[in-house]
Amino acid sequence: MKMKTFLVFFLMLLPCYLCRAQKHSRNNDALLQAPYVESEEEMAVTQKPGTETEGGKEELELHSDIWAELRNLRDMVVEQKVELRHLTTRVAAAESQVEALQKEHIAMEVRMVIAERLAKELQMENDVQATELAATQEKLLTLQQKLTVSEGRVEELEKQQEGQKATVQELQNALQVSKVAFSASLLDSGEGNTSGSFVPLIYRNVFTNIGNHYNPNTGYFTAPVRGAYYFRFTGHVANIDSTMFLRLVKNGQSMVIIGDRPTTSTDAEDNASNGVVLQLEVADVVSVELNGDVWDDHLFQIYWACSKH
Ligand SMILES: [Ca+2]
Ligand SMILES: [Ca+2]
Repeated sequence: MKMKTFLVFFLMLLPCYLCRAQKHSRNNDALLQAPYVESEEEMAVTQKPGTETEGGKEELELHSDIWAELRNLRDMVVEQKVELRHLTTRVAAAESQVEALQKEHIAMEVRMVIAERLAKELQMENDVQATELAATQEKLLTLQQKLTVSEGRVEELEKQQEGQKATVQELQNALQVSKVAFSASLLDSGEGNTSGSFVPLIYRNVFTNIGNHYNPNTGYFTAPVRGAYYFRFTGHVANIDSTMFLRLVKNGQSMVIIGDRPTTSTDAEDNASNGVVLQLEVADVVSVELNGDVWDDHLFQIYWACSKH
């Protein structure tokens, strides 16, 4: 900008200077040939006193102005040269930076290409792993389904096993309770006549009571399981005036009976006996009821017995 201003100003001053130089042709050569720019003091010293004219004074002033402008122009040129050197240095530095940036840019592009290649390879590897993972998940799902089926089968087998255990236990219990047999006579000790009117006989002298299903305190037998039971019972009469009537009762109903009437002979003692097989259900109750008299001692025992088949 300063250079442009200088050139414009110089071109404006140059015609004026040439015009004035033609007007004062005698001194022009000296002015143009001046080796350096003189100051006003130097010019005043070199000017001889008394030789000044009015035209010469104007010429000197013009000469002085021109050279002052030239000095200014020279100084501006020098400044422009300095500034130009600075600009050249800055441009060179900028060019170096640009070159460095270009190199860095190229290096970045190379790194980017490498990174893109690595990313592509990683993507391919990831795709392979994803495929393998999907296959593994499918296998795992299949295994889980098989495991679920197996667990269902195991659970079913466990239930079956539990059922079998329960059945075995039930059979064992049934086998245990199926062992039923008892035999008992009327009196614990001593001898004597027992009388009653359709009352259960309580056989207190227990010979055998397998399963403990006969109650010697009540005279009742309670069937533990369903089955066929064989009962036997006897009666003995020791007095000619006695009447004996015994009946085997199931759930309050007479099944079989025995009896003896009074006699007038000297044959006072008589025996009676009976037996029966009954189909009993669980909790059926059986007893022997007496109506009359029976005799019992350690020899002529009034007994009843039962065994299950
Ligand atoms: Ca008789
Ligand atoms: Ca007799």
